[in-house]
Amino acid sequence: MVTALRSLEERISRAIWRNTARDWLDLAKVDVTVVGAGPSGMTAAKYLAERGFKVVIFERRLSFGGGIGGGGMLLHKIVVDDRVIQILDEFKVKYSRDDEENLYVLDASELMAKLAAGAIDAGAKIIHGLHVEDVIYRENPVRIEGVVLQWSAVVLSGLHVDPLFVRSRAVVDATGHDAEVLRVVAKKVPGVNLVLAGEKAAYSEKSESLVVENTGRVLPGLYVTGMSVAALYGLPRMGPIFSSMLLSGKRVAEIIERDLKASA
Ligand code: 48F
Repeated sequence: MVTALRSLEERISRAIWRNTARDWLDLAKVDVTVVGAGPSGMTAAKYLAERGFKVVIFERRLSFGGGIGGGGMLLHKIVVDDRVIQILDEFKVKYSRDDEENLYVLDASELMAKLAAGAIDAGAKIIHGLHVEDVIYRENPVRIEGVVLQWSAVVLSGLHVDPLFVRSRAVVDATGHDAEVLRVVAKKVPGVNLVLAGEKAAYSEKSESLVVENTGRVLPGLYVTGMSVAALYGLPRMGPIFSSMLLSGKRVAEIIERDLKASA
């Protein structure tokens, strides 16, 4: 057998190259690209993948969870309210009720792990260490048709290296407070009148509902969820309460499902 003639080092490399290439050939065109593996992005990915869409999340760090991991001021607990109990159950996240405050409390580490597992088990692919640095656009009418990718390590190195592309029927900005995809679109896509109002100071109750209400489509092919919604529409921040992140992720999934089915 040929395998017997190859060293273990050769076989390790060959297996990784071959299977990585297979994945990337499949990812050249997807239904939905989610930018950012934070709470809103992973929630959106699970519900879309469950509906049968081909979904990929690109995350520039080598970890899951975005802002979940820091909890509230590095304390390992976060809170949600009763609107997301069904979502927590669907992701199999454990929680306890704080009766004095009428809130539910959970471990940040568990939420990170289970949101990731839920998205992956539903069929979404999460790829780490990739920075979405630009988008693909088309004109008449202006629409977003995918993302432009670079290794985070290359971005950090400052080397000039040309990127690669993933075409996508829908791109979701789930990049959190910085709304990175929306910023690129506002700056670089001709004919788009997109102005980011910028996130406002804390007003948790107001923000928790407004982020969900304003979640949705920004342009044909471009959607926004999570704290990027606040950055776009000038909504307040809410701190370490995560109900609106999960609800926003679920809502954007429902909106994309409707749009993709209508355009099929
Ligand atoms: O920031 P993040 O957790 O976004 P989110 O889903 O949730 C916000 C909350 O965590 C919290 C809050 C609400 O209680 O205020 O902050 O809106 O996750 C965003 C993820 O996107 C990645 C980033 O590393 C993080 O994991 N990310 C950001 N820009 C890019 C990116 C990019 N250009 N390419 C790839 N990943």
